[in-house]
Order: sequence, then C-alpha cells, then structure tokens
Amino acid sequence: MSAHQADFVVVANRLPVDRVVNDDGSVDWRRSPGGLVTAIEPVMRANDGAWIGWSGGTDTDVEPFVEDEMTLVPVPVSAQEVEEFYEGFSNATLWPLYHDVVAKPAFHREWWESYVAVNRRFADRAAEVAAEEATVWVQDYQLQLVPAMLREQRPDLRIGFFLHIPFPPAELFQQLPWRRQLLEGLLGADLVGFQRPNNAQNFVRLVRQRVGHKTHRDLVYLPDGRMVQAAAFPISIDSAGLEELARTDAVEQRAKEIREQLGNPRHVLLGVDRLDYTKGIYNRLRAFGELIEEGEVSVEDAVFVQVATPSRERVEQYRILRDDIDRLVGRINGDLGRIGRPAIHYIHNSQPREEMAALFRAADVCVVTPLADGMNLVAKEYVVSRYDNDGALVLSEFAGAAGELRQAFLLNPYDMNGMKEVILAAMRAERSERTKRMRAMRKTVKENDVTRWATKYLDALSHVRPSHHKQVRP
Ligand code: GDG
Repeated sequence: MSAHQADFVVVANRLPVDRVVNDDGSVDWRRSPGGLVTAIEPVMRANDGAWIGWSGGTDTDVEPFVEDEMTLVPVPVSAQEVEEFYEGFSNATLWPLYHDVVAKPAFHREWWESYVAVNRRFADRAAEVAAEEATVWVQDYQLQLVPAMLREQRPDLRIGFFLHIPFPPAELFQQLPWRRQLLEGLLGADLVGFQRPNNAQNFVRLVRQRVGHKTHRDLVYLPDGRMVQAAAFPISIDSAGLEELARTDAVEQRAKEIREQLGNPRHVLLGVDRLDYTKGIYNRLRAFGELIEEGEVSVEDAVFVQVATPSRERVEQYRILRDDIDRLVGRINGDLGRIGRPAIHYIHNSQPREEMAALFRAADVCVVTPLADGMNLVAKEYVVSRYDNDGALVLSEFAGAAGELRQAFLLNPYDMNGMKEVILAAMRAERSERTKRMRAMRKTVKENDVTRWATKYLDALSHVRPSHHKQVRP
C-alpha cells in the first residue's frame, strides 16, 4: 500500500482477524469476534479506514490486505518480541501494575526496550498509512508510546488514545522505572480516553506531578501551546446484536437443554471470564463452596457453571492461577459433590457466541467479581440477554461497569462474608425485585451501546482539535 491514504486509522495490538494456516499450507484470515471491531467497522467503512495491528503469529507476511471491506495492515512481531514486549512488559509489568498490583509486576529493562521498539514500529506504520490531517485512534496499554512517536513524525494528525484497563493512582504508577516516558507517550494524543472518571483524574494528577505541565480540570496545557484532554468514555457492547441472538429459537432451546443437562436445579449461577487473576474467580468459587459447606445452599438446589477461557498461558502468574483453580474446583467437587451433582461445572475452553448467549439465558444469577477491571463486558452482556427482565447480576464494585449498573447486587470481592451474603441475597430475591433491577440496567445498556461509545469518543476528539479541516463521520 502506498503511503498517505486513509482518513481514519485504528492502531491496536491485534488485528480484528486471526491468521489460520490450512492443511495445504495456504493462509486464511478468520474474523475474531469483538466489540471494538463492531463499533469501529461502520466508521471505517464511512471514512476509508485502515486498521493497523499484529496478526497474532510470528510470521513476516506483512502486506496490507482487504477483508470485509476493511484495509488491514499487519505489523510483524518476532518470537522474542512476543516474549518481551507482549508477554513481558505488556502482560507481566503493565497489566498487574494497572490492576491495583493484585499480582506483583515484574520490571525488566530488556522488556522495556522491546516495548519501545515495537511501539516505534506501530507508530512508523501509522505514519505511512495515515492521509494528511487524518484521525488516528490508538488502542490500549500495549501501545502507550505510539501517540508521541506518531506526533513527532506527523504533527498534522488528529490523534486519539483509549485505555481499556484501569489507570492506577499515582502511589502505584510511580513504581514504574519508565513512568515519565509512558506519560509523555500518552501526551502525544489530543484526547486520552479512559473507562471511568477516576482513571482520567489519576492521569491528570500524575502529569501535573511527574511531568510538571499545567492542568485545569480535565485539560493538560503543554508548553508548545497544544492541549490534551483526559476524559471518561465507558465502553459497551453491541446490545441490539446480542439481544437479537439471545431471542433466537436455537439459543432458547439450547438454554433449556443446558438447564436439563445440569439436572434442572433451582438456581444456576454463572461466571464467564478470561482465566485471569484480576477477575476474582478464586474468591468467588470459594465463597460458593463455603455456602454449601455451611448448609445455606445445597448441591441438589444450586450449581455453579464457570467458563474460564484460556489466556496468556505462557505467563507464569497465569499458570499458577490455573493450577490454583484446578485444585480448588477439584477440592470443592470432591468434598461437596454427589453422583450427578458436582457443585461446580468448570469449563476451561472458549465457547461459541451462541453457547455464551444460551448460558446467559440459562443463568439465574451471573456472578462478576473482579478485584479490578476496566469495564467488564460480561456484566453488560448478561443484562442484555435477559430480555425477560429476570435474572440477577452480582457485580464487584471494582469493575468499571459498577459505575453504570447501580442496580446490580454490588459487593467487595475481598470481603468473603460480604460476598457470600450478596450472592445469597441475589439467589433469594423476589421476582419483582429482580425485574425492577434488571429493567433499569437493561435501559442503561441498551441506550449506551458500543456505537454510542465510539461516536461520543470521536466527537470529543474532533472538539479538542477543532482546527482540522477533515471530520471523521461516525
Ligand atoms: C478488557 C478489559 C474491558 C469470554 N469467554 C468467551 C467469550 N468471552 C468474551 C466475553 C466478553 C469478552 O470476552 C471479555 O471482555 P471483558 O470486558 O469481560 O474482559 P477483558 O477481556 O479483560 O477486556 C475490560 C474490555 O477490555 C473492553 O474495553 O471491559 O475491563 O479488561 O465479551 O463475552 N466469548 C466467547 N467465548 C468464550 O468462551 N465467544
């Protein structure tokens, strides 16, 4: 592809497709499902857009190609960079640091160097692909240096950044040996978007303290006269699309079948997460085990289905977590289960979308208990799937989603007794109460879907930098 073409460019760690090698050695691209691509696709189509990202493999096949009418621009990442930039700095340094240090972050200088090198490669590619005065939207914690690296080469661009995970308070962020470089990287953007207002406040405060720029409310004033805005844009889901799927006969049939296969218990509880230590899976299952032990709940009456999708399996903390959960589930089922009545059904693999929708339909209580989470889309997906206005959502106060889903059964996942009480309350709530809460939450998620999120963000971006001639059409 020749340089300077696209008026709208998305830069994300991953492309919205996976590279699959067929038996005969030929290569295909399979669309990877995700809210981000659903939200951005219409904007891409309307604006001659391009998406820059890593293909997920360590191939060197980097020619841009068109898939589903989107121009996709692969960025190569070597095997060593997967280890150092991706598994290392992104997922073993930044991920735990930004999630309240619920695991200990590892700091390694080689990882940082790899992070800088890969960020530079993404920025260089974006600089080639973006048309004059184009809008470039950089996504997430793997690419925090890209905004400044890109601005240096292309001051004509309008640059946005969105962080999908929490942004930590100064007390934690300042542990990072490269704290100043990361802040300066983000300040290359015109608008830095976060999930929750307190994330944006943390950022502005750090910029004032650590970089010394003047700030006022959500604005940072740079010495060169440029302004950077930091604000919250809570992400959401394709509400209409998911509800449509949940309403199909096939999904309804499957939901019924799931309940039968579980032995038609009175209460089906559900957890759906990537297998990640931030998600609070261990505490949640322990709480459920204790409720059975104490006789508050019986295995004849209630079953917990936990879907934990394999994730980052080469990172040590994730291996430890997997072993811990395997052991816990084994112990709870061994101690408390009966023939045909395990307390927990534990599924450690990825399920198709239809099966997820059926699980949401089948669950009386959806239990979402992260120790820290940028937003948590599962909570919103459950709510949208319950078009019958039934079902109860148990939700951690520490998920970004708790800012909007105020009618959930809220809890502090560190407080085991509190968690047990709230799960019980959700199981025992009257239908009228469940409906009242669910109806309010459904209204929120249906009105604020992912398209609304993208539109609000891009509107705000064009306002922080109004001098531009080109407007991106949402
Ligand atoms: C990051 C932030 C923020 C899970 N298992 C399967 C499956 N899933 C889907 C869920 C949901 C998505 O994956 C997970 O999204 P979450 O928001 O819950 O969590 P993260 O992956 O940690 O996402 C998070 C998000 O970015 C967006 O900004 O909300 O806070 O951490 O959609 O349904 N989907 C299918 N099969 C599975 O087995 N099909």
